[in-house]
Amino acid sequence: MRSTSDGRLFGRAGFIGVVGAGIATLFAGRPVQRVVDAAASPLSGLTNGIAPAGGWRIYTIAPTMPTFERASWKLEVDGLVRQPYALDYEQLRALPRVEQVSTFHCVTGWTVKNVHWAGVRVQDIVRRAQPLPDASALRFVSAEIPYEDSLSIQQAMLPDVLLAYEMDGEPLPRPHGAPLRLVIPDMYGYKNVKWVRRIELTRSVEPGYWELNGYDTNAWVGRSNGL
Ligand SMILES: Nc1nc2c(c(=O)[nH]1)N[C@H]1C(S)=C(S)[C@@H](COP(=O)(O)O)O[C@H]1N2
Ligand SMILES: [Mo]
Repeated sequence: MRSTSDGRLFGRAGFIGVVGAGIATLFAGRPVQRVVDAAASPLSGLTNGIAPAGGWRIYTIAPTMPTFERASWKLEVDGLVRQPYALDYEQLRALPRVEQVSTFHCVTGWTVKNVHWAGVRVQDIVRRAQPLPDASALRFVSAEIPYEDSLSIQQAMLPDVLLAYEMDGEPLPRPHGAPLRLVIPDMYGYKNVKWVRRIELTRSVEPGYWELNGYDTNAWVGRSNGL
């Protein structure tokens, strides 16, 4: 088993590692149980989720979900950076891959335990762009207009903050944000932007879609205004 690139283990989110031989064994013992606790939402938009298997609710804000076309898809990284760039899907998949198991919490009260994500660390994506000194936040823009959300650079650099392209061993399904979604396990679901197509480095954190509707920008699970 190859060790993780930085040997790091971290708390609630489980472990993260560069994929090598033996990963399947390591995950073999993980619990598969998932818990659903659907609570009434104070904001009607959040209650409209479709309920698929596994405890997830699928949330959208637009009438149709974005489609993923492998040949033309791009992730753009721009804004206050020395080196703006774009990645196509093959280039994205060629970046160092990390896996982690973490619990997903929607602010309305449902939780999905032990979600197995694979993707790239946001910190790797950011470093490659060489942020300018006045960049202090990242804006994650969805192809589902006008959904977006922002993180401070410090939040985005946490090692378990990923752009995930696989969920539970499969390419990220369209309802969950194909081909790429943000995963920040320590924050509520609304920060976990689906269908991410652009990351803009900005001067300050800008309120995201649900934050404009009253939820906290610093959406720490258990330490923000959700429940
Ligand atoms: N583009 C987009 N991303 C989004 C949302 C959305 O409506 N549109 N909803 C957010 C909320 S409130 C939650 S709880 C999660 C739900 O993830 P799921 O739809 O994969 O279950 O997605 C988040 N990311
Ligand atoms: Mo949510």
